[in-house]
Amino acid sequence: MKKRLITTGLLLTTFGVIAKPQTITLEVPTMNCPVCPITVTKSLEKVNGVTDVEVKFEERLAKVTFDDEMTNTKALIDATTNAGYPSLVKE
Ligand SMILES: [Cu+2]
Repeated sequence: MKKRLITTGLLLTTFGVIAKPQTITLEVPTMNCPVCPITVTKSLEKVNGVTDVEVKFEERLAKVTFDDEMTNTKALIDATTNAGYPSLVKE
């Protein structure tokens, strides 16, 4: 996780900028039909600080980009869980 943070920082070369965009991938194993990704995407987009959501239905994955000053992994997991789709961070 720390390694990924450093890589992101280097790519953006945004030293001194407060916002630190982070990307995580969540596993959402209970997505079982083509409508599920829509619900999951909406639940994540509603979280303050989320800037991008990319759900892959076939792989049951949700890639989320967010500002880690505004939200965190737990809030993202809570968002999908509250929408009916428990998720966990993909290692
Ligand atoms: Cu469905």
